[in-house]
Amino acid sequence: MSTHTELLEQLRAAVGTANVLTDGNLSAYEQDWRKRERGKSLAVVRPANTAAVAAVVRACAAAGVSIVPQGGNTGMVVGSTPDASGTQVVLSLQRMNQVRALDAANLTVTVDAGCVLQVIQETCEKTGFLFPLSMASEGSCTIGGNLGTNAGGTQVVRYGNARELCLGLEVVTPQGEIWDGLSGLRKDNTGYDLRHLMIGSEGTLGVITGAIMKLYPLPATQLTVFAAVPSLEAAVQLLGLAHQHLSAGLTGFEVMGKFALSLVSKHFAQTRVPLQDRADTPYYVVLENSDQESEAHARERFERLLEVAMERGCVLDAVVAESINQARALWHIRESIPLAQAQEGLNIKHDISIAVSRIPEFVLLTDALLVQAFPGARLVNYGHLGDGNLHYNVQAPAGADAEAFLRDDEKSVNTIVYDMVDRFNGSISAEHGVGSLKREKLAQHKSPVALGMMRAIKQALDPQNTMNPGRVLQH
Ligand code: FAD
Ligand code: 2HG
Ligand code: ZN
Repeated sequence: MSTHTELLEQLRAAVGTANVLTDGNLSAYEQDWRKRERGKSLAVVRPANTAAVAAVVRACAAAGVSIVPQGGNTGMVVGSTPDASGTQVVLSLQRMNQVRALDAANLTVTVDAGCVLQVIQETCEKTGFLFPLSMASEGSCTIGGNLGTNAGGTQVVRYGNARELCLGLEVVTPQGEIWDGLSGLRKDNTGYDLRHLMIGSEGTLGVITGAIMKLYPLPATQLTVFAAVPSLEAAVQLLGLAHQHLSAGLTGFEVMGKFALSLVSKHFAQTRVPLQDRADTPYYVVLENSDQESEAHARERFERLLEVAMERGCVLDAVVAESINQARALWHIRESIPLAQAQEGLNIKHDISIAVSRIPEFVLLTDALLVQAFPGARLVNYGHLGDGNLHYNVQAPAGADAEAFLRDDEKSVNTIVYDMVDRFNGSISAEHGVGSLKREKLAQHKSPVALGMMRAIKQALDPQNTMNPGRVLQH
């Protein structure tokens, strides 16, 4: 019997025959969300509990077969799909989808890694709590993937990234041991923080099987505005005013370039995008305030902020949501941009971060270089300005063959953008991670000392290199 046949038998014994998929259409597991790469797995394995994950990992380790942990497969950097060799096992956490416990006094929720983000949000909301991690993929991404990538999203300005929301993990190591770190403690200085090592490691150091996450009281008031601004400088100025006037009440601050919004109008005709006809507004902002104040008090401060912003010329016009449904509709516009971009065709993404104060200068210089080097290339610029994180994306010229544009020009486009990111002391991946798509770029842009420490950690924890090999680092 070949090693692979033997392994498949062991996997069937661990998770049941129906949960070892080898035939049929496996594209949901083998094709990445952006359609950048299509892989081929040896099998897709779907364990239902932590012990079964450990059994799968042990069997694969013994056979020297590598594992690709996968949650909702919504990642942006080709990290959760197998390579084309047909020799990797995709370990899908989707069946591990239970909310294990909610501790109201400790303000924590304990969940299986395969819990869909929106399910966690909704479960907590029903009990009167806010789980603030939020992003457009929340209907299908999982908390394991969120922690694996240290996802950001639209509430980071107030609540932080997935990392800041996590108080403990349960992890299966590359050798198949189970580490129970679900302490839920807010203070614990007993040596290296393994939780933080695992968060953002993109499945290269172990499989997250459970997590304990922070909760907050549900906000009493939520106010949202969609504002037209005369420039990116004005958007940064508005952000400063919002911090001043709203303090911790500022929970969301997103910027959107006019072209990015035009893609939403083009591909989702039913989504009404306000204030689009103004010729003097290259950028728009969605700003959210939520806190425990009474509606009247919060609204007074919010309106004062808009008044001052208009007086200073950093807001030209604004639509304030009058109901929860209107607020949702305004957020929906922002959240539709990645989907609209995907409809428009293959594209080049740059998920970058730079000091907020320097973003306008960065965009001015980089826009100019790109437009000169690639006439007609369309710049799709939007993102989490409150966190200094732009999705500075590039779409092929209108009518051009997008596949050919990526094949011929992606490298040069990336060089222009990432060299500028270096000049501004920024990061080439703010929230999506590295995967295999940015692995080479990481090697070029991260310091050799940092890369050396990262390699040492990988070597110490996964000497066999079976945990998502070729992601983040080249072995
Ligand atoms: P997957 O795509 O399945 O996996 C992502 C990575 O995590 C892979 O390397 C995988 O191996 C690893 N992984 C998955 N599960 C585990 C596990 N249990 N243990 C260890 N490693 C694991 N990202 C943001 O940060 N902010 C956004 O605002 C945002 N918006 C998005 C909007 C859209 C429309 C889409 C499609 C994506 C968006 N993303 C965003 C990217 C993506 O949703 C996030 O990266 C998300 O955290 C991935 O979760 P997932 O369950 O789909 O993980
Ligand atoms: C978002 O903020 C996501 O909408 C996706 O991080 C960004 O598609 C992108 O470039
Ligand atoms: Zn984002």
